[in-house]
Amino acid sequence: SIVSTKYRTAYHFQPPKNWINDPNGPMYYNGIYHQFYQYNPNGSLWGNIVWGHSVSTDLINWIRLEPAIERTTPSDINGCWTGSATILKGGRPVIIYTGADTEKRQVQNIVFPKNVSDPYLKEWIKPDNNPLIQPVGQGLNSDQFRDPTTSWIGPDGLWRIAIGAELNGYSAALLYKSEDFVNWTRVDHPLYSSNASTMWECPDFFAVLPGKNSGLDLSAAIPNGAKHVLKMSLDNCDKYMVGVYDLKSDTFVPDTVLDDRRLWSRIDYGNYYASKSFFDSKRGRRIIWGWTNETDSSSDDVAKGWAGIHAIPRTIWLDSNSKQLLQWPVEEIESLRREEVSHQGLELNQGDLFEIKGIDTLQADVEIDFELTSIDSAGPFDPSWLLDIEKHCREAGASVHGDVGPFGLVVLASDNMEEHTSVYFRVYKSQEKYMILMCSDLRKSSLRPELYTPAYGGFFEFDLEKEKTISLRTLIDRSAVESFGGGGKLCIMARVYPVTVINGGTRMYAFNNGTSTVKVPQLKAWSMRRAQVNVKMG
Ligand code: DQQ
Repeated sequence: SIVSTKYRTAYHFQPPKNWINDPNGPMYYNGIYHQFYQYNPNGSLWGNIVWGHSVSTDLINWIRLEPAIERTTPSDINGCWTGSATILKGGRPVIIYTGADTEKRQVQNIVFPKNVSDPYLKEWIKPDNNPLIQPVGQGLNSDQFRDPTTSWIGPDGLWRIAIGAELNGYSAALLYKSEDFVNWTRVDHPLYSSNASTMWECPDFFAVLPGKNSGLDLSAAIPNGAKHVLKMSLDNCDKYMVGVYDLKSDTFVPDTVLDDRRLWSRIDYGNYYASKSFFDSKRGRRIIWGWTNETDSSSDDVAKGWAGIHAIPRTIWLDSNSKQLLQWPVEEIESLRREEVSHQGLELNQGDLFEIKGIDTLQADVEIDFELTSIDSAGPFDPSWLLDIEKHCREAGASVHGDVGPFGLVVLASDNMEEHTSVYFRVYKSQEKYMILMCSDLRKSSLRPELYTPAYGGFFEFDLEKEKTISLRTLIDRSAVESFGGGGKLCIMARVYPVTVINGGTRMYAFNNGTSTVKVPQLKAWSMRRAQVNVKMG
């Protein structure tokens, strides 16, 4: 049907059809990037999960291969679930993943490439000694025990791996050790655990430094100034803690522990889950991939014949304050840019809508810098908003007047604005600093029924002395709107299904609805070419 073709993304990762979820085992090996993913070969709802497999030389154009791991043995017959790749010392890659066994217990299995000189590593072999790790031992629950991380070597030369689990009813990243990568024993304490939440899915553990090209291999010596990050997936979003990896106690020690998990930092404040990162040894950066689900109905997904995409791979690094992560689309994405429009020195007064013309508004990359003229009129920040930012977005969108913002972008808008998605900022004063609210408001995104259309939002700090402008970058891709605020301090991924996309002809605007004028020293926008994502050339 017409629906299925128009909402399909042109440069966000997805297979030709069927359901996908979590990114699995991303790695760079011998000149090739590998992306695996949770995949249902039989339909567009979750089930029958195997590992789909695609390869690329640029992270943008992908060649689709046959599934790499299928449900063939007693230890994965009910599902080949999430896992990670590790490059062993001799350079050989391996994958450890969760299998749902004959009893639907969650166990950890290993696979090896059949032929390391096959550039695509098409075939993966399951040794007879699977499962390697079983859900047995103190405090464990056999159906809450999954999603092993990439392995790393500790100071004693032994391999370590962390596994997401429920431990005595709470959440933990369990720690296992091995000398030979085959025999694993549970360490008597977890890498980290928390009684602020239940089971964490898809833990990710990695080291970071400030700077885009300062990615670290988790097994390498930890340089001065490095921090460790533990990412966990829960409450429909990916949260993280920055801290240190204490080698003596072999534990992760967060810099700050917040009892209320609503306050934990997020990788993305929108529709983004089960992310996994890897060290890209080609470019010396760390890259993170996340899954973005559909927000239409299951019957829509059945009608479309596909569901799920991956967000654009993002370079991820540590802010110079060592407190938060920054993310930016990998620069390879810029190779898809074609027509460019640019405007300098715009001024947006209250109520102004500046139409961005001359590009393909369905497939675009937009970068805008906003400069504030009178920050004094910024309203006071209320920390209680942090407990429910989406609620604050809904209220701030309509009823809070007389301050700085909202200003931002309106995308995928119909001629009469009946349908539109807005991505915007508002500025609040908080003692010595400013807090910026960033929202991606989907409430008017479509006239179609049965869609999930929240107003996503998050806050980030803004240092007026250091930063003159607040930047917004948004990647528009038919049913995907992926935004980066403050140079990558805050990301919001979203899915929208405007009727206007089917009919063609959507509009895009920069806008300001705040009372105080904002300047736009620079606005650039590009049409984006269609990438070759898992489809034949032509
Ligand atoms: N998806 C996988 C699990 C994981 C969950 C199953 C997270 O391994 O915990 O498809 O989305």
